[in-house]
Amino acid sequence: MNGNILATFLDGARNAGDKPFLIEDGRTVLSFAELDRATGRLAARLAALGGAAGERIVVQVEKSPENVLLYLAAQRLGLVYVPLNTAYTAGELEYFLGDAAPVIVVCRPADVGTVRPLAGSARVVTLGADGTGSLLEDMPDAVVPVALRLPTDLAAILYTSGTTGRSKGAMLTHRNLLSNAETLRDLWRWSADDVLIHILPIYHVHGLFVALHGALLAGASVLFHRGFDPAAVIADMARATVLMGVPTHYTRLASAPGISPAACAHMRLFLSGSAPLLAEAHERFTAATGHHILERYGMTETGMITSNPYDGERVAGTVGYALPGEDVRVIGEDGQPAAPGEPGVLEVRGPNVFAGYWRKPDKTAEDMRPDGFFVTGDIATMAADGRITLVGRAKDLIIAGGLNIYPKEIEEAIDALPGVEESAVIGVPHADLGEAVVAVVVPEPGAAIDPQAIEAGLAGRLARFKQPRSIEIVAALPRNAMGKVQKAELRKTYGGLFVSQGGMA
Ligand code: MCA
Ligand code: AMP
Repeated sequence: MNGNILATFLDGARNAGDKPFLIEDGRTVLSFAELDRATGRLAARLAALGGAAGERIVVQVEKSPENVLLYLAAQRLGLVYVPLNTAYTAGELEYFLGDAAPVIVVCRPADVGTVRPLAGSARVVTLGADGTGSLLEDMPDAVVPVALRLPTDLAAILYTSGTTGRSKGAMLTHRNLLSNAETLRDLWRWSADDVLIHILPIYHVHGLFVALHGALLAGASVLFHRGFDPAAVIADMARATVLMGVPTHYTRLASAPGISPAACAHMRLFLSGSAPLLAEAHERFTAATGHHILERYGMTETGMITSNPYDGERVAGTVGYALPGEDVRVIGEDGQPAAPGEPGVLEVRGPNVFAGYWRKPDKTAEDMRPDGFFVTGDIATMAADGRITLVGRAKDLIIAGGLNIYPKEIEEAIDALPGVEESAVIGVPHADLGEAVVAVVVPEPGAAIDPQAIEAGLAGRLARFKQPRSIEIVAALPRNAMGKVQKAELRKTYGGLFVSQGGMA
Protein backbone atom coordinates (compact mmCIF):
# COMPACT_ATOMS: atom_id res chain seq x y z
CA MET A 1 0.00 0.00 0.00
CA ASN A 2 1.21 3.49 -0.81
CA GLY A 3 1.96 5.45 2.38
CA ASN A 4 1.54 8.76 0.53
CA ILE A 5 -1.24 10.69 2.27
CA LEU A 6 -2.52 11.87 -1.11
CA ALA A 7 -3.28 8.27 -2.10
CA THR A 8 -5.70 8.06 0.84
CA PHE A 9 -7.23 11.43 0.00
CA LEU A 10 -7.79 10.35 -3.61
CA ASP A 11 -9.52 7.17 -2.45
CA GLY A 12 -11.92 9.36 -0.48
CA ALA A 13 -12.35 11.70 -3.44
CA ARG A 14 -13.38 8.79 -5.67
CA ASN A 15 -16.23 8.03 -3.27
CA ALA A 16 -17.26 11.68 -3.18
CA GLY A 17 -17.85 11.72 -6.96
CA ASP A 18 -18.93 15.07 -8.37
CA LYS A 19 -19.30 16.78 -5.01
CA PRO A 20 -17.69 20.17 -4.50
CA PHE A 21 -14.48 20.13 -2.49
CA LEU A 22 -13.78 23.87 -2.33
CA ILE A 23 -16.60 26.39 -2.60
CA GLU A 24 -15.88 30.11 -2.66
CA ASP A 25 -18.58 32.79 -2.71
CA GLY A 26 -21.16 30.13 -3.54
CA ARG A 27 -19.19 28.81 -6.53
CA THR A 28 -17.45 25.45 -6.74
CA VAL A 29 -13.79 26.18 -7.41
CA LEU A 30 -12.57 22.59 -7.11
CA SER A 31 -14.57 19.36 -7.09
CA PHE A 32 -13.52 16.02 -5.65
CA ALA A 33 -13.78 14.55 -9.16
CA GLU A 34 -11.17 17.03 -10.41
CA LEU A 35 -8.66 16.39 -7.62
CA ASP A 36 -6.84 13.49 -9.27
CA ARG A 37 -6.20 15.18 -12.59
CA ALA A 38 -5.61 18.67 -11.16
CA THR A 39 -2.99 17.43 -8.68
CA GLY A 40 -1.51 15.18 -11.39
CA ARG A 41 -0.96 18.07 -13.79
CA LEU A 42 0.39 20.43 -11.18
CA ALA A 43 2.70 17.70 -9.89
CA ALA A 44 3.97 17.29 -13.46
CA ARG A 45 4.63 21.02 -13.56
CA LEU A 46 6.53 20.79 -10.26
CA ALA A 47 8.57 17.91 -11.69
CA ALA A 48 9.39 20.04 -14.74
CA LEU A 49 10.61 22.75 -12.35
CA GLY A 50 13.06 20.26 -10.83
CA GLY A 51 10.90 18.86 -8.06
CA ALA A 52 11.51 15.27 -6.96
CA ALA A 53 10.53 13.06 -4.05
CA GLY A 54 12.27 14.00 -0.79
CA GLU A 55 13.25 17.50 -1.99
CA ARG A 56 11.77 20.57 -0.32
CA ILE A 57 9.36 23.10 -1.77
CA VAL A 58 9.04 26.36 0.19
CA VAL A 59 5.75 28.21 -0.25
CA GLN A 60 4.94 31.74 0.93
CA VAL A 61 1.74 32.81 -0.83
CA GLU A 62 -1.71 34.18 -0.01
CA LYS A 63 -4.47 31.74 0.83
CA SER A 64 -6.25 30.61 -2.33
CA PRO A 65 -7.75 27.43 -3.82
CA GLU A 66 -4.62 27.17 -6.00
CA ASN A 67 -2.53 27.16 -2.81
CA VAL A 68 -4.53 24.17 -1.54
CA LEU A 69 -3.96 22.43 -4.86
CA LEU A 70 -0.24 23.22 -4.68
CA TYR A 71 -0.01 21.57 -1.28
CA LEU A 72 -1.72 18.42 -2.57
CA ALA A 73 0.32 18.37 -5.80
CA ALA A 74 3.52 18.60 -3.77
CA GLN A 75 2.40 15.52 -1.84
CA ARG A 76 1.64 13.75 -5.09
CA LEU A 77 5.22 14.21 -6.25
CA GLY A 78 6.60 13.22 -2.84
CA LEU A 79 8.00 16.70 -2.22
CA VAL A 80 8.39 17.90 1.35
CA TYR A 81 6.03 20.86 1.72
CA VAL A 82 7.38 23.84 3.68
CA PRO A 83 4.72 26.54 4.14
CA LEU A 84 5.65 29.95 5.55
CA ASN A 85 3.55 32.58 7.27
CA THR A 86 2.86 35.36 4.77
CA ALA A 87 3.77 37.93 7.43
CA TYR A 88 7.43 36.89 7.53
CA THR A 89 9.83 39.58 6.35
CA ALA A 90 12.69 39.13 3.87
CA GLY A 91 15.13 38.80 6.78
CA GLU A 92 13.10 35.99 8.28
CA LEU A 93 12.67 34.34 4.89
CA GLU A 94 16.40 34.30 4.27
CA TYR A 95 16.88 32.06 7.29
CA PHE A 96 14.11 29.64 6.27
CA LEU A 97 15.40 29.32 2.71
CA GLY A 98 18.95 28.70 3.90
CA ASP A 99 17.81 26.09 6.39
CA ALA A 100 15.26 24.23 4.27
CA ALA A 101 17.47 24.23 1.13
CA PRO A 102 14.51 23.86 -1.24
CA VAL A 103 14.64 23.04 -4.95
CA ILE A 104 11.52 25.14 -5.64
CA VAL A 105 10.29 28.34 -3.99
CA VAL A 106 6.77 29.61 -4.67
CA CYS A 107 6.25 33.24 -3.64
CA ARG A 108 3.82 36.10 -4.23
CA PRO A 109 4.36 37.92 -7.54
CA ALA A 110 5.25 41.15 -5.73
CA ASP A 111 7.99 39.40 -3.71
CA VAL A 112 9.87 37.79 -6.57
CA GLY A 113 12.56 40.48 -6.70
CA THR A 114 13.30 40.04 -2.99
CA VAL A 115 13.07 36.25 -2.96
CA ARG A 116 15.21 35.44 -5.99
CA PRO A 117 18.53 36.62 -4.52
CA LEU A 118 17.80 34.68 -1.32
CA ALA A 119 16.85 31.42 -3.04
CA GLY A 120 20.27 30.17 -4.15
CA SER A 121 19.95 27.52 -6.82
CA ALA A 122 16.22 26.92 -6.21
CA ARG A 123 13.75 27.66 -9.00
CA VAL A 124 11.55 30.60 -7.99
CA VAL A 125 8.02 30.76 -9.37
CA THR A 126 5.04 32.89 -8.38
CA LEU A 127 1.44 32.34 -7.38
CA GLY A 128 -0.88 35.29 -6.89
CA ALA A 129 -4.01 35.45 -4.77
CA ASP A 130 -6.06 35.56 -8.00
CA GLY A 131 -4.65 32.21 -9.12
CA THR A 132 -2.28 33.63 -11.71
CA GLY A 133 1.51 33.48 -11.67
CA SER A 134 4.41 31.70 -13.30
CA LEU A 135 3.73 28.49 -11.34
CA LEU A 136 0.62 27.89 -13.40
CA GLU A 137 2.13 28.81 -16.76
CA ASP A 138 3.32 26.04 -19.10
CA MET A 139 1.06 23.54 -17.37
CA PRO A 140 1.59 20.11 -18.92
CA ASP A 141 -1.36 18.06 -20.10
CA ALA A 142 0.16 14.83 -18.86
CA VAL A 143 -0.23 13.81 -15.25
CA VAL A 144 2.36 12.19 -13.00
CA PRO A 145 1.28 9.24 -10.86
CA VAL A 146 1.08 9.48 -7.07
CA ALA A 147 4.67 8.92 -5.85
CA LEU A 148 5.19 5.81 -3.81
CA ARG A 149 6.03 6.91 -0.26
CA LEU A 150 6.71 5.05 2.93
CA PRO A 151 4.66 6.09 5.95
CA THR A 152 7.94 7.22 7.52
CA ASP A 153 8.88 9.49 4.60
CA LEU A 154 8.59 13.23 5.16
CA ALA A 155 5.47 15.01 3.94
CA ALA A 156 6.11 18.45 5.39
CA ILE A 157 8.42 20.60 7.47
CA LEU A 158 6.72 23.28 9.53
CA TYR A 159 8.86 25.86 11.25
CA THR A 160 8.22 26.54 14.87
CA SER A 161 10.07 29.11 16.92
CA GLY A 162 12.22 28.13 19.84
CA THR A 163 12.91 29.62 23.23
CA THR A 164 16.54 29.91 22.23
CA GLY A 165 17.99 30.56 18.84
CA ARG A 166 16.22 30.42 15.51
CA SER A 167 13.15 28.56 14.35
CA LYS A 168 13.33 24.80 14.06
CA GLY A 169 11.76 22.82 11.25
CA ALA A 170 9.47 20.10 12.60
CA MET A 171 9.71 17.10 10.26
CA LEU A 172 6.28 15.52 9.78
CA THR A 173 5.86 12.19 8.06
CA HIS A 174 2.96 10.89 6.00
CA ARG A 175 2.14 8.59 8.91
CA ASN A 176 2.16 11.48 11.41
CA LEU A 177 -0.34 13.41 9.33
CA LEU A 178 -2.56 10.50 8.32
CA SER A 179 -2.79 8.91 11.76
CA ASN A 180 -3.80 12.20 13.35
CA ALA A 181 -6.35 12.96 10.62
CA GLU A 182 -7.95 9.51 10.90
CA THR A 183 -8.16 9.75 14.67
CA LEU A 184 -9.84 13.16 14.50
CA ARG A 185 -12.21 12.06 11.75
CA ASP A 186 -13.54 9.33 14.01
CA LEU A 187 -13.50 11.36 17.22
CA TRP A 188 -15.24 14.42 15.81
CA ARG A 189 -17.60 12.31 13.66
CA TRP A 190 -16.65 13.78 10.31
CA SER A 191 -18.92 12.53 7.53
CA ALA A 192 -19.52 13.22 3.86
CA ASP A 193 -22.54 15.31 4.91
CA ASP A 194 -20.33 17.80 6.70
CA VAL A 195 -19.64 21.25 5.34
CA LEU A 196 -16.65 23.02 6.88
CA ILE A 197 -16.29 26.80 7.11
CA HIS A 198 -12.55 27.32 6.56
CA ILE A 199 -11.29 30.62 7.99
CA LEU A 200 -7.76 29.75 9.08
CA PRO A 201 -4.50 30.44 7.31
CA ILE A 202 -3.12 27.43 5.44
CA TYR A 203 0.50 27.76 6.51
CA HIS A 204 0.03 26.32 10.01
CA VAL A 205 -1.04 22.93 11.36
CA HIS A 206 -4.52 24.11 12.33
CA GLY A 207 -5.77 25.35 8.95
CA LEU A 208 -3.62 23.14 6.70
CA PHE A 209 -3.84 19.79 8.42
CA VAL A 210 -6.54 19.70 11.09
CA ALA A 211 -9.13 21.48 8.98
CA LEU A 212 -8.32 20.43 5.40
CA HIS A 213 -7.36 16.82 6.14
CA GLY A 214 -10.61 16.30 8.05
CA ALA A 215 -12.66 17.44 5.07
CA LEU A 216 -10.55 15.48 2.57
CA LEU A 217 -10.76 12.21 4.49
CA ALA A 218 -14.49 12.53 4.96
CA GLY A 219 -15.23 13.75 1.45
CA ALA A 220 -16.83 16.84 2.99
CA SER A 221 -17.21 20.19 1.22
CA VAL A 222 -15.32 23.29 2.34
CA LEU A 223 -16.67 26.84 2.29
CA PHE A 224 -13.39 28.59 1.62
CA HIS A 225 -12.84 31.97 3.29
CA ARG A 226 -9.58 33.82 2.61
CA GLY A 227 -9.73 35.85 5.79
CA PHE A 228 -11.96 36.21 8.79
CA ASP A 229 -15.12 38.27 8.38
CA PRO A 230 -17.60 37.42 11.15
CA ALA A 231 -20.60 38.52 9.05
CA ALA A 232 -19.58 36.22 6.17
CA VAL A 233 -19.06 33.31 8.56
CA ILE A 234 -22.45 33.82 10.19
CA ALA A 235 -24.08 33.98 6.76
CA ASP A 236 -22.46 30.67 5.76
CA MET A 237 -23.59 28.91 8.93
CA ALA A 238 -27.00 28.31 7.38
CA ARG A 239 -25.47 25.69 5.05
CA ALA A 240 -22.45 24.56 7.07
CA THR A 241 -21.92 22.09 9.91
CA VAL A 242 -18.36 22.57 11.24
CA LEU A 243 -16.20 25.58 12.12
CA MET A 244 -12.62 25.53 13.35
CA GLY A 245 -10.95 28.56 14.85
CA VAL A 246 -8.66 30.04 17.45
CA PRO A 247 -10.16 31.69 20.55
CA THR A 248 -9.98 35.16 18.93
CA HIS A 249 -12.39 33.94 16.24
CA TYR A 250 -14.87 32.84 18.87
CA THR A 251 -14.66 35.99 21.00
CA ARG A 252 -15.24 38.09 17.89
CA LEU A 253 -18.13 35.88 16.72
CA ALA A 254 -19.81 35.95 20.13
CA SER A 255 -20.17 39.72 19.92
CA ALA A 256 -20.84 40.02 16.19
CA PRO A 257 -24.17 41.41 14.98
CA GLY A 258 -26.45 38.62 13.78
CA ILE A 259 -25.07 35.86 15.99
CA SER A 260 -27.91 33.89 17.59
CA PRO A 261 -28.96 30.30 18.28
CA ALA A 262 -31.11 30.50 15.13
CA ALA A 263 -28.14 31.61 13.00
CA CYS A 264 -26.18 28.57 14.26
CA ALA A 265 -29.04 26.06 14.10
CA HIS A 266 -27.58 24.18 11.12
CA MET A 267 -24.14 23.88 12.76
CA ARG A 268 -23.05 20.64 14.38
CA LEU A 269 -19.60 21.43 15.78
CA PHE A 270 -17.49 24.41 16.79
CA LEU A 271 -13.83 23.49 17.44
CA SER A 272 -11.25 25.70 19.13
CA GLY A 273 -7.51 25.35 19.65
CA SER A 274 -4.02 26.82 19.20
CA ALA A 275 -4.40 29.02 22.29
CA PRO A 276 -6.26 28.86 25.60
CA LEU A 277 -9.98 29.44 25.33
CA LEU A 278 -10.88 31.20 28.56
CA ALA A 279 -13.82 29.64 30.37
CA GLU A 280 -15.51 33.04 30.24
CA ALA A 281 -15.16 33.22 26.44
CA HIS A 282 -16.51 29.69 26.14
CA GLU A 283 -19.54 30.60 28.23
CA ARG A 284 -20.16 33.82 26.34
CA PHE A 285 -20.20 31.85 23.07
CA THR A 286 -22.64 29.33 24.54
CA ALA A 287 -24.92 32.14 25.69
CA ALA A 288 -24.85 33.70 22.21
CA THR A 289 -25.31 30.51 20.20
CA GLY A 290 -26.53 27.64 22.37
CA HIS A 291 -23.43 25.63 21.34
CA HIS A 292 -20.65 24.27 23.51
CA ILE A 293 -17.29 24.78 21.81
CA LEU A 294 -15.21 21.61 21.65
CA GLU A 295 -11.69 22.59 22.71
CA ARG A 296 -8.68 20.51 21.74
CA TYR A 297 -4.94 20.95 22.18
CA GLY A 298 -1.97 20.27 19.94
CA MET A 299 1.43 21.35 18.73
CA THR A 300 3.23 21.65 15.43
CA GLU A 301 5.55 18.80 16.42
CA THR A 302 2.74 16.43 17.33
CA GLY A 303 -0.45 17.45 15.62
CA MET A 304 -3.38 17.10 17.96
CA ILE A 305 -2.74 15.59 21.40
CA THR A 306 -5.94 15.89 23.42
CA SER A 307 -9.58 16.71 22.76
CA ASN A 308 -12.70 17.23 24.76
CA PRO A 309 -15.18 14.46 24.04
CA TYR A 310 -17.78 14.70 21.31
CA ASP A 311 -20.57 13.16 23.37
CA GLY A 312 -19.31 13.57 26.94
CA GLU A 313 -18.99 16.82 28.82
CA ARG A 314 -17.00 19.61 27.16
CA VAL A 315 -15.49 21.26 30.20
CA ALA A 316 -14.51 24.88 29.65
CA GLY A 317 -10.90 25.56 30.63
CA THR A 318 -9.82 21.96 30.01
CA VAL A 319 -8.49 20.36 26.84
CA GLY A 320 -10.02 16.93 27.39
CA TYR A 321 -8.43 13.52 27.07
CA ALA A 322 -5.46 12.02 25.22
CA LEU A 323 -6.50 11.06 21.70
CA PRO A 324 -6.97 7.34 21.03
CA GLY A 325 -3.62 5.76 20.12
CA GLU A 326 -1.59 8.39 21.98
CA ASP A 327 0.02 8.10 25.42
CA VAL A 328 0.11 11.21 27.53
CA ARG A 329 1.83 11.66 30.89
CA VAL A 330 2.48 14.55 33.26
CA ILE A 331 5.98 14.58 34.73
CA GLY A 332 6.67 16.50 37.94
CA GLU A 333 9.83 18.34 38.90
CA ASP A 334 11.27 15.15 40.43
CA GLY A 335 11.12 13.45 37.03
CA GLN A 336 8.32 11.13 38.18
CA PRO A 337 4.70 11.04 37.00
CA ALA A 338 2.76 13.71 38.91
CA ALA A 339 -0.13 12.68 41.15
CA PRO A 340 -3.66 13.38 39.81
CA GLY A 341 -4.32 17.13 39.92
CA GLU A 342 -0.65 17.99 40.46
CA PRO A 343 1.10 20.09 37.80
CA GLY A 344 3.98 18.89 35.66
CA VAL A 345 5.25 18.99 32.09
CA LEU A 346 3.06 17.18 29.60
CA GLU A 347 4.74 14.52 27.48
CA VAL A 348 3.23 12.63 24.56
CA ARG A 349 4.04 9.52 22.55
CA GLY A 350 2.28 8.07 19.55
CA PRO A 351 2.14 7.82 15.75
CA ASN A 352 1.47 11.56 15.65
CA VAL A 353 4.85 12.53 17.15
CA PHE A 354 7.17 14.09 14.58
CA ALA A 355 10.40 12.63 13.22
CA GLY A 356 12.60 15.32 14.77
CA TYR A 357 13.86 18.79 13.95
CA TRP A 358 15.23 19.23 10.44
CA ARG A 359 19.01 19.11 10.50
CA LYS A 360 19.06 19.67 14.27
CA PRO A 361 19.63 16.30 15.94
CA ASP A 362 20.82 18.00 19.14
CA LYS A 363 17.57 19.92 19.51
CA THR A 364 15.61 16.75 18.78
CA ALA A 365 17.52 14.88 21.48
CA GLU A 366 16.79 17.66 24.01
CA ASP A 367 13.02 17.29 23.60
CA MET A 368 12.69 13.53 23.07
CA ARG A 369 12.85 10.98 25.90
CA PRO A 370 14.59 7.66 25.25
CA ASP A 371 11.22 5.88 25.57
CA GLY A 372 9.76 7.90 22.71
CA PHE A 373 7.88 10.57 24.66
CA PHE A 374 8.09 14.13 23.34
CA VAL A 375 8.36 16.90 25.93
CA THR A 376 5.79 19.54 25.02
CA GLY A 377 6.92 22.31 27.39
CA ASP A 378 3.30 22.84 28.41
CA ILE A 379 2.47 22.56 32.10
CA ALA A 380 -0.62 20.52 32.78
CA THR A 381 -2.56 18.66 35.40
CA MET A 382 -4.21 15.31 34.77
CA ALA A 383 -7.30 14.37 36.75
CA ALA A 384 -7.78 10.80 37.98
CA ASP A 385 -9.98 10.10 34.93
CA GLY A 386 -7.28 11.37 32.53
CA ARG A 387 -8.77 14.78 31.80
CA ILE A 388 -6.04 17.32 31.05
CA THR A 389 -6.01 20.99 32.05
CA LEU A 390 -3.23 23.25 30.79
CA VAL A 391 -2.08 25.47 33.63
CA GLY A 392 1.01 27.17 32.21
CA ARG A 393 4.03 26.91 29.99
CA ALA A 394 7.54 25.87 30.87
CA LYS A 395 8.64 27.65 27.68
CA ASP A 396 8.75 31.44 27.47
CA LEU A 397 6.07 31.78 24.83
CA ILE A 398 3.38 34.33 23.99
CA ILE A 399 0.33 33.26 21.96
CA ALA A 400 -1.45 36.18 20.29
CA GLY A 401 -4.48 35.43 18.16
CA GLY A 402 -3.35 31.80 17.90
CA LEU A 403 0.12 32.73 16.64
CA ASN A 404 3.18 31.78 18.67
CA ILE A 405 5.68 34.48 19.48
CA TYR A 406 8.94 33.79 21.30
CA PRO A 407 10.08 36.74 23.48
CA LYS A 408 13.72 35.84 23.00
CA GLU A 409 13.60 36.61 19.29
CA ILE A 410 12.06 40.05 19.91
CA GLU A 411 14.44 40.84 22.78
CA GLU A 412 17.41 40.05 20.54
CA ALA A 413 16.07 42.34 17.82
CA ILE A 414 15.47 45.18 20.30
CA ASP A 415 18.81 44.73 22.05
CA ALA A 416 20.57 45.10 18.69
CA LEU A 417 19.10 48.61 18.19
CA PRO A 418 21.30 51.64 18.91
CA GLY A 419 20.88 53.15 22.37
CA VAL A 420 19.35 50.01 23.91
CA GLU A 421 20.99 48.53 26.98
CA GLU A 422 18.62 45.59 27.42
CA SER A 423 14.99 44.58 27.13
CA ALA A 424 12.41 42.12 28.39
CA VAL A 425 9.44 41.04 26.31
CA ILE A 426 6.29 39.73 27.98
CA GLY A 427 2.77 38.71 27.05
CA VAL A 428 -0.10 40.47 28.82
CA PRO A 429 -3.84 39.73 28.69
CA HIS A 430 -5.59 41.17 25.64
CA ALA A 431 -9.34 41.01 25.22
CA ASP A 432 -9.22 40.24 21.49
CA LEU A 433 -5.92 38.41 20.94
CA GLY A 434 -5.73 36.56 24.28
CA GLU A 435 -2.24 37.89 24.84
CA ALA A 436 -0.40 40.90 23.44
CA VAL A 437 3.32 41.60 23.21
CA VAL A 438 4.78 44.29 25.49
CA ALA A 439 8.45 45.28 25.36
CA VAL A 440 10.08 46.80 28.42
CA VAL A 441 13.26 48.57 27.35
CA VAL A 442 16.21 50.02 29.26
CA PRO A 443 18.26 52.68 27.40
CA GLU A 444 22.03 52.77 27.51
CA PRO A 445 23.29 55.32 30.07
CA GLY A 446 22.91 58.78 28.57
CA ALA A 447 21.04 57.52 25.48
CA ALA A 448 17.71 59.05 24.58
CA ILE A 449 15.42 56.48 22.98
CA ASP A 450 11.70 56.58 22.47
CA PRO A 451 9.11 53.93 21.57
CA GLN A 452 8.76 55.33 18.03
CA ALA A 453 12.46 54.80 17.33
CA ILE A 454 12.21 51.20 18.52
CA GLU A 455 9.10 50.61 16.45
CA ALA A 456 10.87 51.97 13.40
CA GLY A 457 13.90 49.80 14.13
CA LEU A 458 11.78 46.65 14.29
CA ALA A 459 9.64 47.37 11.24
CA GLY A 460 10.83 45.24 8.35
CA ARG A 461 12.92 43.05 10.65
CA LEU A 462 10.16 41.19 12.45
CA ALA A 463 6.81 40.02 11.12
CA ARG A 464 4.11 42.55 12.05
CA PHE A 465 2.29 40.17 14.40
CA LYS A 466 5.45 39.81 16.53
CA GLN A 467 5.96 43.54 16.98
CA PRO A 468 5.15 44.94 20.43
CA ARG A 469 1.73 46.49 20.90
CA SER A 470 3.27 48.64 23.61
CA ILE A 471 6.86 49.70 24.32
CA GLU A 472 7.67 50.85 27.85
CA ILE A 473 10.93 52.69 28.55
CA VAL A 474 12.25 52.10 32.08
CA ALA A 475 15.44 52.87 34.01
CA ALA A 476 16.03 49.24 35.09
CA LEU A 477 14.43 45.79 34.90
CA PRO A 478 13.32 44.05 38.10
CA ARG A 479 15.74 41.23 38.97
CA ASN A 480 15.86 38.57 41.64
CA ALA A 481 18.84 37.82 43.87
CA MET A 482 20.34 35.65 41.13
CA GLY A 483 20.18 38.57 38.70
CA LYS A 484 17.42 36.94 36.62
CA VAL A 485 14.82 39.30 35.13
CA GLN A 486 11.53 38.85 36.95
CA LYS A 487 9.05 38.66 34.12
CA ALA A 488 6.24 37.83 36.53
CA GLU A 489 6.75 41.27 38.13
CA LEU A 490 6.60 42.94 34.72
CA ARG A 491 3.42 41.03 33.86
CA LYS A 492 1.86 42.38 37.06
CA THR A 493 2.97 45.93 36.31
CA TYR A 494 1.73 45.97 32.72
CA GLY A 495 -1.08 43.40 32.99
CA GLY A 496 -3.78 46.07 32.75
CA LEU A 497 -2.60 47.72 29.54
CA PHE A 498 -5.21 46.06 27.31
CA VAL A 499 -7.86 44.88 29.77
CA SER A 500 -9.46 46.34 32.85
CA GLN A 501 -7.44 45.09 35.84
CA GLY A 502 -8.74 41.87 37.33
CA GLY A 503 -10.52 40.66 34.22
CA MET A 504 -10.89 40.89 30.49
CA ALA A 505 -12.23 44.20 29.20
C1 MCA B 1 -2.97 39.91 12.83
N1 MCA B 1 -2.29 40.82 13.57
C2 MCA B 1 -1.88 40.24 14.70
C3 MCA B 1 -2.35 38.91 14.64
N2 MCA B 1 -3.03 38.74 13.47
N3 MCA B 1 -1.16 40.71 15.74
C4 MCA B 1 -0.90 39.84 16.74
N4 MCA B 1 -1.33 38.56 16.74
C5 MCA B 1 -2.06 38.08 15.70
N5 MCA B 1 -2.47 36.80 15.70
C6 MCA B 1 -2.01 42.22 13.27
C7 MCA B 1 -1.71 42.52 11.82
O1 MCA B 1 -0.34 42.48 11.58
C8 MCA B 1 -2.29 43.90 11.68
O2 MCA B 1 -1.41 44.84 12.22
C9 MCA B 1 -3.49 43.87 12.58
O3 MCA B 1 -3.20 42.88 13.57
C10 MCA B 1 -4.77 43.50 11.85
O4 MCA B 1 -4.47 42.48 10.91
P1 MCA B 1 -5.58 41.60 10.22
O5 MCA B 1 -4.97 40.79 9.16
O6 MCA B 1 -6.78 42.44 9.89
O7 MCA B 1 -5.95 40.68 11.42
P2 MCA B 1 -7.10 39.70 11.47
O8 MCA B 1 -7.53 39.25 10.14
O9 MCA B 1 -8.13 40.28 12.33
O10 MCA B 1 -6.37 38.44 12.13
C11 MCA B 1 -6.58 38.00 13.39
C12 MCA B 1 -6.75 36.49 13.33
C13 MCA B 1 -5.45 35.92 12.70
C14 MCA B 1 -7.94 36.10 12.47
C15 MCA B 1 -6.94 35.98 14.74
O11 MCA B 1 -4.32 36.30 13.48
C16 MCA B 1 -5.49 34.44 12.55
O12 MCA B 1 -5.99 33.93 11.56
N6 MCA B 1 -4.97 33.70 13.53
C17 MCA B 1 -4.90 32.25 13.46
C18 MCA B 1 -3.49 31.78 13.48
C19 MCA B 1 -3.40 30.26 13.33
O13 MCA B 1 -3.81 29.66 12.35
N7 MCA B 1 -2.83 29.61 14.33
C20 MCA B 1 -2.67 28.17 14.35
C21 MCA B 1 -1.23 27.81 14.56
P3 MCA B 1 -1.37 46.37 11.72
O14 MCA B 1 -2.77 46.78 11.42
O15 MCA B 1 -0.78 47.08 12.86
O16 MCA B 1 -0.53 46.31 10.50
S1 MCA B 1 -1.10 25.98 14.62
C22 MCA B 1 -1.04 25.72 16.29
O17 MCA B 1 -0.95 26.61 17.05
C23 MCA B 1 -1.20 24.36 16.91
C24 MCA B 1 -0.67 23.21 16.15
C25 MCA B 1 -2.66 24.12 17.22
O18 MCA B 1 -2.90 23.60 18.31
O19 MCA B 1 -3.49 24.44 16.37
P1 AMP C 1 2.61 25.63 17.82
O1 AMP C 1 4.03 25.63 18.23
O2 AMP C 1 2.22 26.74 16.93
O3 AMP C 1 2.26 24.32 17.32
O4 AMP C 1 1.76 25.87 19.14
C1 AMP C 1 1.62 24.89 20.09
C2 AMP C 1 1.32 25.49 21.42
O5 AMP C 1 0.06 26.15 21.38
C3 AMP C 1 1.18 24.43 22.48
O6 AMP C 1 2.43 23.99 22.98
C4 AMP C 1 0.33 25.15 23.51
O7 AMP C 1 1.14 25.96 24.34
C5 AMP C 1 -0.56 26.03 22.64
N1 AMP C 1 -1.92 25.48 22.48
C6 AMP C 1 -2.45 24.77 21.47
N2 AMP C 1 -3.74 24.45 21.71
C7 AMP C 1 -4.03 24.97 22.92
C8 AMP C 1 -5.19 25.00 23.74
N3 AMP C 1 -6.34 24.45 23.36
N4 AMP C 1 -5.11 25.62 24.93
C9 AMP C 1 -3.96 26.20 25.34
N5 AMP C 1 -2.84 26.23 24.60
C10 AMP C 1 -2.88 25.63 23.41
